[in-house]
Amino acid sequence: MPGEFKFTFGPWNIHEGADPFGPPVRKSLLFADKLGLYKKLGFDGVQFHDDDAVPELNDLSAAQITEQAEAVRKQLKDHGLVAEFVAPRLWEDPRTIDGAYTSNDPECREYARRRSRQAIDIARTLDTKLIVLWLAREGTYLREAKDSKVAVERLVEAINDMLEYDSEIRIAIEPKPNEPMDQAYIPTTGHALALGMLTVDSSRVGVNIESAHALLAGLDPSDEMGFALAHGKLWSVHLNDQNGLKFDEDRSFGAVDLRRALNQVRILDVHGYGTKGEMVGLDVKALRTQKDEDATRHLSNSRTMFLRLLEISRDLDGARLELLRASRDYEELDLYIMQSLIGE
Ligand code: XLS
Ligand code: MG
Repeated sequence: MPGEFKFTFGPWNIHEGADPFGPPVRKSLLFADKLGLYKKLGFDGVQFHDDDAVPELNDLSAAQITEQAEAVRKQLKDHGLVAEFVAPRLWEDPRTIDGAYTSNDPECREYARRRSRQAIDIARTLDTKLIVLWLAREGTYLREAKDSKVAVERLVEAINDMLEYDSEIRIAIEPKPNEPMDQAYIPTTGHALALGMLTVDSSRVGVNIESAHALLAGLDPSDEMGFALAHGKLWSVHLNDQNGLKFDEDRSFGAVDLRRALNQVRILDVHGYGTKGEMVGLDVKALRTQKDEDATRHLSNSRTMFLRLLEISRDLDGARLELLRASRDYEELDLYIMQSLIGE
């Protein structure tokens, strides 16, 4: 039954190709033009940073922010798209240089909390109740720069602030172990869910799991997803791929390790991910070498691979799998999976 999953990506996934060592290599597309591509590429929804929806929002009044967000809501409607989530972008402003919620400077912390409330306002206007928190700079380059216990307490205070600001929003923390920081305070799914337990309403704190982030933590993405699913906390995913422990490569889904991708598709499918409205986000980036005219292929390719792997997973013979598990014949199981992947 391929097709029951709904796919999303963020405007940042159509990218000019700049990296830390070189400038853009492709033309920028206007947000409005990107919106026109979603359906053509097979996608149903848009993931937003707050300023993807309302650029330069630091300089705008609450009324101006709402007015601009309303215009975006209309654009979405015109394209038959929905907003999956809004994420406050807390890593570019000078006030977030040393972290946002965990900055040592109280004024910077206050900025981050105000900005998070603005992101919630935007989310409400775009008709989504899901907020994603990628805690980009909540960590240190050197351990002595912050107190890790106090940092966690500050993260809890900031999340409480959001939960209390709006009694309906849900927060999906997107853990990542490093980059841009040397060490992040919330590196894994387990950390994110444990952090949620400390908040005033843990029922409204879950996770967004990105494959590459799990891999950077030395973990298997499908196991991380299983852990979150067992807690009823997997509210979004950022599927992609990653060649080893280098930097966050955001490679197309399945591009490096098909079997690892199969296992992610399988754990999601077998446990009904999507049946409560969860969407499949593809947080992938075009290779820097890709030319303008073909710089969205990574998105459609990733979706194609998801759907193809879904077929392979659904074609696996459940009885045979059970037998191999029961007889502990994992060598045969290994071969069965590999043969399924190569179409034998
Ligand atoms: C980082 C992410 C980031 C979040 C949303 O890896 O892609 O953009 O997903 O804030
Ligand atoms: Mg991501």
